[in-house]
Amino acid sequence: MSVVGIDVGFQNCYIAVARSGGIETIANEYSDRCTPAWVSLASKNRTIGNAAKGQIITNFKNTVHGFKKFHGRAFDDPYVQGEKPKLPYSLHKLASGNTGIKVTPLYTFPLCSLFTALHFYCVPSFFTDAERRSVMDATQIAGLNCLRLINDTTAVALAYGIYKQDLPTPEEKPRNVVFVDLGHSSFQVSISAFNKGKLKVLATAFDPYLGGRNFDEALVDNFCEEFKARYKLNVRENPRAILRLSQECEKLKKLMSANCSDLPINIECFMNDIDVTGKMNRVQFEELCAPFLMRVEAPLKAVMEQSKLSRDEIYAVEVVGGATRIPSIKERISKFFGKDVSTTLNADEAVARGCALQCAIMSPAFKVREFSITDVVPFPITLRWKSPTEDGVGECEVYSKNHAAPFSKVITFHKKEPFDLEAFYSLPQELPYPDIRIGCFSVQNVVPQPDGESSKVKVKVRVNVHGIFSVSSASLIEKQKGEGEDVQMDMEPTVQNEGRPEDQVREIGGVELIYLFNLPTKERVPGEKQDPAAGGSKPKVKVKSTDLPILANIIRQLDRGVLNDFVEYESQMIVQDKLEKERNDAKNAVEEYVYDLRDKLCGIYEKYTTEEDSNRLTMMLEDTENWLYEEGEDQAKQVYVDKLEDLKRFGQPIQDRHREQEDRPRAFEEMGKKI
Ligand code: ATP
Ligand code: K
Ligand code: MG
Repeated sequence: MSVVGIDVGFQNCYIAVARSGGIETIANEYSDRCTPAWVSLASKNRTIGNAAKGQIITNFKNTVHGFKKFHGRAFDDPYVQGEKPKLPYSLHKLASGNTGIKVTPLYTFPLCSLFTALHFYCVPSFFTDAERRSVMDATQIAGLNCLRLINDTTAVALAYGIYKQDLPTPEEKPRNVVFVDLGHSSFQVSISAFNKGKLKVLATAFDPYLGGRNFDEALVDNFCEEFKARYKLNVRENPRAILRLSQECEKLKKLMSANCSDLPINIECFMNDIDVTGKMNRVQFEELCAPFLMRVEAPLKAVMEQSKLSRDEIYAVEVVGGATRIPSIKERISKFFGKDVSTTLNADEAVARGCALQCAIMSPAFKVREFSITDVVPFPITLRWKSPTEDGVGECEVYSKNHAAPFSKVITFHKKEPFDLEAFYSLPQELPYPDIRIGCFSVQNVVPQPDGESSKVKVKVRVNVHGIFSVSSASLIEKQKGEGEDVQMDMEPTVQNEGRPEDQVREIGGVELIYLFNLPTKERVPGEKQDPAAGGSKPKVKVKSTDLPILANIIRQLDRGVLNDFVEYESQMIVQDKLEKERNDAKNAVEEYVYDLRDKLCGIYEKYTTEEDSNRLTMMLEDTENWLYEEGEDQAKQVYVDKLEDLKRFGQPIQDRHREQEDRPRAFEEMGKKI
């Protein structure tokens, strides 16, 4: 079994593997550690990364990129609608209301193609439930066992902390480090507090729509206008020209990070056979991008305010993500914190490496230093309850902003009938999209006590390791006859010392209250769990607890039947990709044989064949070459295998004669030495 960390970026994917020697970022078939987040679907197979990027011209509509933020998003979402006109491929509304990508012949999740082709996964810290669930679905479709969906900046924090030998002891004041990740599509900032063996995320902030692509787009806009004025070209009307211009502008942007002087942009045969040129320098670039540069400060401010730390309590500011290489971005960050930014982490690979580390820690197959991570809930979550006839509609914020996660809580209700719990995000203005709903959870089979009184219903809610909220279980508590009055039932025996004061019991609007325990299950000492009725000074009360079914209706979740269809479809695609590869290999083998033998017939094989045989074979080779371009272009694998056999029947004897001659003197030489 191998454990792998995957960073699927908006633009670039990195994969890191845990090996006994440590974490290693792995290279793809082009010996490149970075794989572009592109997938191209053809009638028989699909390609990913650079190979897919290469298909953009020939297979325009089925070549997909920039799809990361469509996961779990409603089709009607303003972001999706805003992106739509910029894309060469088309988007569709799925039955769930989510965004699907239309490729022939099927709607698919391109992300899973990437998962399969490559193999812990990370997501932006601002991803909501629907987005996280969608990514989990994609890992499942790809047949991967996702151990933990980790936030990008948390993965980076782990990659930073685990190798540090000089972290403060648990009793000492923690070391606070800011992590900044500016990628292609988004800007994330977090602050983590480190002590030996652990990190606690204190706060996160983001601008989900600020990234390197904004800078590219500003350049594209600039040159579109310039080319219109100078060459009378309407570039906006030609999607391919826009794609080429974007690529050139990105290159120019990167060059400007290293140079202040005027730099050229030249594109030959850009449109209507016209060559275009332009230039720009860093000062002009910064002016052009001023509106984006101004947005860098807000998340930095927000994260500091939430953490309640002062600037001199910040030990270091670590930056990662490709777009932090823009000098004025670094300057702004450094000016804000009043210290130089550190670039000690690998800007491109830190996220993937952090994921792989987390994975290795969780996997029994690896011996890695224990390092515990407490992350945060990025958006506060509220639960609203109502039942058909009973009063007592109410609501309560179950997870406040930056609440520790993973974390479970138990809520006790007094109910005589089934009831619904609606979960939603409390602060719409903080979400990256307008829909605040998470899901509705119906607690079923609730009945009154035999004496007609309300029953106690304990509901457990949870934000799990993936950062996903759910109402995970519910149980009806019955007092057994003849037992003592009340009841310490609300007090769970497993209350963890971890629980902070605000997690202690609280009374909300008639419903009794919440509590419980922090999850890091590892910290629970085995055997500590006690029977509630046993020990302590609590009165001995016998209770009977019956599990209640919960019917969950998760917003925009892919129907489970449809999910299974995707799983099936994906496994067919994998087989198909494999067959297609074998078929292509067989075809290439024929082609190579043709070229190789033809060369040798007029070279080293010349004296091992008659002129007549040689001419006949050369004719055969030429026929085969023509065939490969015509009806032999697209044949089943076996056809190529047979073809190769045919050729070898004639070619092999010549090759054998040649080898025999070559080997003979050599054999003699060797014998000579022995004698
Ligand atoms: P996201 O994290 O938003 O999903 P990502 O992880 O794919 O995206 P990264 O790989 O971190 O993004 O960064 C890619 C961005 O960094 C691109 O916009 C790229 O142009 C930009 N970039 C890379 N190198 C430089 C450079 N030297 N100067 C300026 N920008 C750069
Ligand atoms: K990346
Ligand atoms: Mg990234």
